Amino acid sequence: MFPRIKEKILNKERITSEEGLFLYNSNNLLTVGSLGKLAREVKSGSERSKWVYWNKNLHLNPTNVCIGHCNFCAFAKLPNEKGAYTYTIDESLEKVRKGISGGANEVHIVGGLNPKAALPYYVDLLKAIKKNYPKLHIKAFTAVEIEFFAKLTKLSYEETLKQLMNAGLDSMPGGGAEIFSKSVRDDTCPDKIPAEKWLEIHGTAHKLGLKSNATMLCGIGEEVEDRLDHMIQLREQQDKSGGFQTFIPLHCHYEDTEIAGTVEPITAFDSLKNIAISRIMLDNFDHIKAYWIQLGVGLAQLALSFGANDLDGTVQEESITNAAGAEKRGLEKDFIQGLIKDASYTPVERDTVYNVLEVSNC
Ligand code: V47
Repeated sequence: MFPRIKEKILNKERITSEEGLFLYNSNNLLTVGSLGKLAREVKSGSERSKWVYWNKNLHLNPTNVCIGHCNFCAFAKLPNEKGAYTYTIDESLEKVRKGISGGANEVHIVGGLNPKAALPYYVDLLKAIKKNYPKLHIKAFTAVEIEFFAKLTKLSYEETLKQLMNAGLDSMPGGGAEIFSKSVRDDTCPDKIPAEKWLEIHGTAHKLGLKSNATMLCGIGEEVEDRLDHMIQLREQQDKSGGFQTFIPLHCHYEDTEIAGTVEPITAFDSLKNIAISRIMLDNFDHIKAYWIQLGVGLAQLALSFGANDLDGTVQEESITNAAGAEKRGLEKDFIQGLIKDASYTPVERDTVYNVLEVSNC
């Protein structure tokens, strides 16, 4: 089936879920990877086929208090648990101030589902950030948080998003998607909104003119069929609403999580397949991100030859995967550009919505 899939990629024909399953079931990783790389070249066109995007960004997690129970999460705390925190607006502003001293132009804001941090808290936070840093792009809130804010304030998703946009929301990140399959959600994150709502909220955001991303969290007990179903649901949503920019296959970390020891841990082999197969399946997504925080810089660099064309950013400080044992540092511009160049690609600094800021000479 490899030649047939190659032919379809070259002819820009859509790959079926059966063909995707064949790729997942193959142990011929390098051939799967070469098809991912081919799909990336066909998608980006010759001039940009060597481009790898990165940006200068910082993360802000205003609260870790969360009433959801996800067994893969090491970040969340119950309201009165030791270590639970909710920043004041000033504390968040101080985090942003420190983060942008390295030149960041994007702040990625997500937090727990904290009944005491509802829509007015976030409206005030976004307004304060925009007032102090008008040029900073605010990429904030997963669809799960949007649903939570809407429910607490009894507003529609559209109205909730509009209030946040009026306060300064510029785009949405792709978190909270996990694995769309109901049985995996029931086992791992039973309180989280179902796939249909996650997709509906992104569709609403796209209608309002916001760009967003989409993730898939692997290594939580899902089957490869679940990953394909996840990608196909995203592909269908993208056909309808068109606002997704980037797909990010996430790689579960297990330290201090309830799920540790109950599932087969995700492997490097799996993660590289996720990159390649998502590039092949998601023909209507422009970008595939190798999130170095979770993959580690080595695997993220390798993923560039498997179909990924984005490394995320410098990420000054990250808490969600760090809590579960992932990379605990930010990257410097030179380091990130070096990773890309060593892999024979051209580093391209972008803003959040893929405007090109600088194409680095090799
Ligand atoms: O939604 C939670 C995941 C996500 C763990 O849009 C875990 O550009 C691994 O969505 N091990 C948040 N993953 C991160 C995220 C993201 C990251 C980078 C860029 C973008 C973007 C989005 O992290 C959560 C959840 O799926 N997660 N716990 C864990 N133990």
